[in-house]
Amino acid sequence: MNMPNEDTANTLMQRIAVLEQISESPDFLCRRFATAEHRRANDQVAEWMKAAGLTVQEDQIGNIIGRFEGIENDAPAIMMGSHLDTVVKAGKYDGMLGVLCALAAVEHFAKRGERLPFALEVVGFADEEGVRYHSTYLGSKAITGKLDVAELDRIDGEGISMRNALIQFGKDPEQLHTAKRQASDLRGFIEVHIEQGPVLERENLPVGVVTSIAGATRLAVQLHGEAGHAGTVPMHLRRDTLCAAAESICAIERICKADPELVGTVGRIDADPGASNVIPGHTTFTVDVRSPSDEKRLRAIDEIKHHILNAAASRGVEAQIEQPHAEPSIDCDADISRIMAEAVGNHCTSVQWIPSGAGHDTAAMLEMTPSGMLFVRCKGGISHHPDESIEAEDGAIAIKVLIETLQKLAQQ
Ligand code: HGY
Ligand code: MN
Ligand code: MN
Repeated sequence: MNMPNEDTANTLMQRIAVLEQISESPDFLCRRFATAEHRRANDQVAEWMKAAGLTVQEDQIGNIIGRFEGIENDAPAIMMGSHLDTVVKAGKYDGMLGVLCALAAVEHFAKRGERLPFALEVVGFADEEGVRYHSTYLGSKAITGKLDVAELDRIDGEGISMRNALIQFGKDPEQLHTAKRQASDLRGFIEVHIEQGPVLERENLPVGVVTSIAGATRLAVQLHGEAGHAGTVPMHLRRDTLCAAAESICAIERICKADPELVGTVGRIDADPGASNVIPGHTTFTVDVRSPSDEKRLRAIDEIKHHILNAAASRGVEAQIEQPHAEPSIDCDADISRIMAEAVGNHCTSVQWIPSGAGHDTAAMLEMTPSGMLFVRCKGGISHHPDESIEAEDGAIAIKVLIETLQKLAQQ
């Protein structure tokens, strides 16, 4: 049986290029949850799924799901996939590679009419990055039933609630619960994803197996002080929120630099009113802290909250700290990972096991079903950046590993 070949790799890269064009901006790739671009991306992936002979449905959070039945109809499925949303000024592989490798693996069986003892499903998750509503894994959490309906009240930067965004996207928020799958519907979940790090390139390996996914906490900080004239308000009478934020941000960097197992990032800051001759009366900023050690992450978050409150209080500024996201670090399923490693061994001189510093839908899916991840080498480890890139051959190897993993699972 001929395995994926150059054609497969070319099709993969062509499809990546098609999805790269579906963006909110003509100048860079950005595709957020429940936008017109999300709709276009879902429709395009649905078209490829149908052409491959999969039945397609879109659930009430906006996940697009293609299904290829097993030997028996309605058998539990091995689900594979990743997310179709992106960050701002994104790379074109983060998320999309996993959806399209999964589709290529199912196409391999569908083209031959080769049915397995389980169904195969391909999922394009609606939102993993959390760019629009700052809470992540909306798609995978809807499937596992862990999505809190209170999330529907979140407001985006344009003042649109998640509830209204879903209605505009053609969904019924009151039916959100119907996106939940039963644990018995699935036998497992596998996600292919770019490594977003330097290990595979350094080891000169095309793919590697993920051991665990780091825990992450996100904070949304609001500082309320007093706007004023930059020229007339004496320094000791100011309630300057941007200075309070600046002191906090330096503390965050200091705390996270002190421990190699911690990373901390302030990715966004907004000062209002944002004029050079006005003291900022209102400042908001985000905090993202990750660690393989939950204890270290939680301790760092406590320290960071303490510093923010102190930096605010010492300036007569009021601080509001929200925590829209917190996930513990989690190990990938040992059995699925072992089977994937056997397949990796057919294509690599050695099997590299890699912990993930980045978050992935696999972390959410592990709440419901045995799940594992395959990393693909990416140039310079660059990600969340337009220069994100992979070699087509490495993509083809990832597809081969997926196919061989499914064949091994079918023999179990
Ligand atoms: O932020 C992350 O780790 C992932 O890219 N959502
Ligand atoms: Mn990402
Ligand atoms: Mn991703």
